[in-house]
Amino acid sequence: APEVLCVGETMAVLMPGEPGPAHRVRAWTRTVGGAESNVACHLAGLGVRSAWLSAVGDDAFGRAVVDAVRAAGVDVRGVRVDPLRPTGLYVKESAVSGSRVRYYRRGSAAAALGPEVLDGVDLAGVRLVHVTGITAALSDSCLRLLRALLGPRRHLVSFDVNWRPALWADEHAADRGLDPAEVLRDLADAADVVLVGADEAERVWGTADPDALRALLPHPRTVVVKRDAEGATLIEGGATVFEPSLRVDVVEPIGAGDAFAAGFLAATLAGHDARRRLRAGHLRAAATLLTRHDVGEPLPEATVTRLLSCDERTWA
Ligand code: KDG
Repeated sequence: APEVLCVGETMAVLMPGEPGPAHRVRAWTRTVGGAESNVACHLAGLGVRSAWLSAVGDDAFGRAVVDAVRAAGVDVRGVRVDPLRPTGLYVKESAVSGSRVRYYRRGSAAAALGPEVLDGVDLAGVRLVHVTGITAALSDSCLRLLRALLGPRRHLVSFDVNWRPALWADEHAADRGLDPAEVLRDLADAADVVLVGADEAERVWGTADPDALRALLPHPRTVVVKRDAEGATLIEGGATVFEPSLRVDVVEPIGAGDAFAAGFLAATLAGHDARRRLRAGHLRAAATLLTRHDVGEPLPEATVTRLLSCDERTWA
């Protein structure tokens, strides 16, 4: 049985396969990516038994998505194939850092997911369910699914806020009259572990200050506030621990947050101390920052071991 269950949409990803402005590009490279399955893939790579629950279309992209996640060592047996709706797609229009991302996912198979997907799913051995705010933006039924996972439960839930303005503008604010900050705040409040970028924390709670967040988020026992190149702060119980990021030459940032989440969560499940948990997150993120892919190749084992135990000065 899996220890961690990740739930959310994964898409085919297209990135330019040749240089030049996107509208002139004819050769595109197809990979796959989705915040939650990215976490599941990293966790599997870290030796944590993980499963991914979602839906894909009965199409080539859907098969590519499931194959890629399975090949990373993730249990994909719970993934539904929707005969009517397509697999979502997202396009990185620029290959460089800060790439512009476009979604083609409205009406996708995963957007039609709802709480009923949990019927028959055995959560008995699951220690942790990982979800993100992306799912909340996809549809009302997806939001209900998130709320079901965050309802009365025996497992822990980690929630990565993952505010995606493009999705909220498209699906929510316009059509559904929901206030994204309010929705994300309520979901975070019901989670046990919250991962959030400092910029997202500003938007959701109006502050990224650790002490203020501790007071504003009384339920989650663990909150991690991330400041990209600077570092991450763990707020847990009465403790606040900051750990600087690793310095790397960023190739492309997409997926680094998921990599961080996986490293941090794996180390948390293993019972490590605060500094090591944050470092495990930074190490995994660094590997992803060095590639154009959503899930990068892990750093060499020897490097990881050395960096996990080095002192503060040699770390960053
Ligand atoms: O965190 C990376 C994700 O943003 C990427 O894989 C695509 O899931 C995705 C999304 O919805 O943005």
